[in-house]
Amino acid sequence: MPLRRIALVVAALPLIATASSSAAAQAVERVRVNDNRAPGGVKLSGALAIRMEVKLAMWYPDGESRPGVQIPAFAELGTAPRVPGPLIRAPGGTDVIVVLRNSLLNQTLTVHGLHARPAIAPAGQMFTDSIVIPAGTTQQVRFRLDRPGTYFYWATTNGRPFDRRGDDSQLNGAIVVDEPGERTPRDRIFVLSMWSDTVPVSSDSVRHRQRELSAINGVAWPAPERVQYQKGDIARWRVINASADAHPMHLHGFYYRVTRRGNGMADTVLVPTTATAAAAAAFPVQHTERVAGGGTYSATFVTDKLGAWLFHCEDPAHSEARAPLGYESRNVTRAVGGLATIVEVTPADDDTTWKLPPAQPPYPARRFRMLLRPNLGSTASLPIYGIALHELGLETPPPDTGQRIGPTLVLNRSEPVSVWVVNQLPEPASLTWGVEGESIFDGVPGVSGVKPIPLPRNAPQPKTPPPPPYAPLIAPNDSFEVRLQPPRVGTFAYHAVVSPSRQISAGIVGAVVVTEKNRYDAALNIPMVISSPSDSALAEHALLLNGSASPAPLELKRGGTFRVRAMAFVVGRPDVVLELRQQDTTFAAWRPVARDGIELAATERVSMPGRVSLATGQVRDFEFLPIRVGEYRLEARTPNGTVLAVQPIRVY
Ligand SMILES: [Cu+2]
Repeated sequence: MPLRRIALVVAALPLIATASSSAAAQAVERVRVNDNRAPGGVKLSGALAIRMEVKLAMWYPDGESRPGVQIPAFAELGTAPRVPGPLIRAPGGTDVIVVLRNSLLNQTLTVHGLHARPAIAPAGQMFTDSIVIPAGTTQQVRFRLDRPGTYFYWATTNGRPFDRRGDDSQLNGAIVVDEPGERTPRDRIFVLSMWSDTVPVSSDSVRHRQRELSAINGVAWPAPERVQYQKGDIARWRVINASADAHPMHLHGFYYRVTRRGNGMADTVLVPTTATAAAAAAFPVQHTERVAGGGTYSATFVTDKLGAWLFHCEDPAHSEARAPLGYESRNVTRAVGGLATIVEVTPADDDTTWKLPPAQPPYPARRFRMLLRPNLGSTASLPIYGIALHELGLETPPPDTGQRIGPTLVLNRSEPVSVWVVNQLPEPASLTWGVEGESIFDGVPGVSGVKPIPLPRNAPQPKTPPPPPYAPLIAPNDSFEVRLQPPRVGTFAYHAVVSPSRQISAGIVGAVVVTEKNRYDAALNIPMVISSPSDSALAEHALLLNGSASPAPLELKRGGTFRVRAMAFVVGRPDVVLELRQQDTTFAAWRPVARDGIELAATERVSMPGRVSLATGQVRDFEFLPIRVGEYRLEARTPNGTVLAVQPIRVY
């Protein structure tokens, strides 16, 4: 164990106790996880009254039997402390009375967000969003909730602005204002939070944290809850990022429509709640929403596919399996952890068709083999992995490229393919594909797949046991056959699901391009996969473009229309800016054409300076028509402008 890690564990020890070993732990109450389904408070002559306190409690974010930590938490008076805090929910036009007691010893509480919506100061007064409550005292606030939307309140014991990492980082609660007169809709509210080392992180630095716990509604995956739907249900979600870090939230299996975006103070309607389904369909859909620290969004989608689907932060720094309480561990082989949950879609009650045996699709005519293997120079501490893609019957496997990237997988729309994933890595692996398909091929080991129905006891039992219904963790030297039949053209990505920060950085990532039959022209397409180097010292000031820190120049023939298919799979950087510049360093123009694999509407395809901000998991397509011969550059930069990688382009 390195020295600095020992120091950190020792420093953290007074805070940590297992469920049974500490007398102090038994002296304080246990936190109850709040799934935000039951609002707090009572109706009192037209107003919503809620009596709360903040007190120390033991929080078990990884599950009741794992280690816990003592933190201050909100509680509704007379009930267990909760993470997140009690849900304040009322229809527009409701007065809310909050009585809040600070039961902490010697710690002053500064509480934000318990104020009117819209947040407008009374005439002649300054707007204040915070109240200060000294230890041992109680305050009462009264405010009016008028504007429907998703908001939140939060409190701090250090008086600092929105810096949600320390022990007070779970002092968060949702505020939801429904449409006046509306019955409480069947929606789900997800509060994202973090608890981590207090390391200052600027947008230009990627400081690695030793302890980083990320949670949804107070639990880190795989502590249970699954979000349950029946096939065909309409999911309505409200996501509140009560942490200070940005999170690119990726939903597997479905495209969703973002209907509102907000910041805790205001919530902007993007798709009117009164819009008919046909009118709403005109608004764009996506699979990844980057939600800023303190940001909120609402989303809706139809749960039209059976199975278990991951909803998670795509940044591996926040959604990779870790030891309990977010401690770093090299021995955890679970694929996913932290800021993740599972959406489980089961057959509708009135659906009888699903009990029929599934039609056995014919073996696809087009078959690939993907060989995951260590590349030359790979070591245990600095792995370099590659992928040999081999179309059976057509090619022999290409040689080791030495780059940390897999080849672009080009598929035809609607054409079924078989991909044998052969794992020759020294560690278990699994891939996810980005294209819509069956749950089991989504690749989250032990999770992705449709739960089988048990055969009746008196039914004839099969002679050979059926294959396991869930995606496997592919052991070294084992393999797994994936079947894909992409329903739409577009740009997608395949990447490692297991230990993603190590495996993606090592090279288990690549583009998937789906076109109409055999319409892909490699000379006119520029897949651009942005990833992080494995070497953490290098990762502080460099990125990889298509697996290389210094890619060879691209040669483009003038007169063509080139399609840049850009995607980011970086670790610990909330945003990467991709820029297309000319020789004189001014921006070259490009035209956005697709987002997350969905073609844009004509109104969005407007020529603009070549610059886009990408969060991990986001995919953006642009068309570039170079009108003059010369040098161009695709540059990956930090939001502050520091260049991290350059792809030279020569137009001849
Ligand atoms: Cu995140």
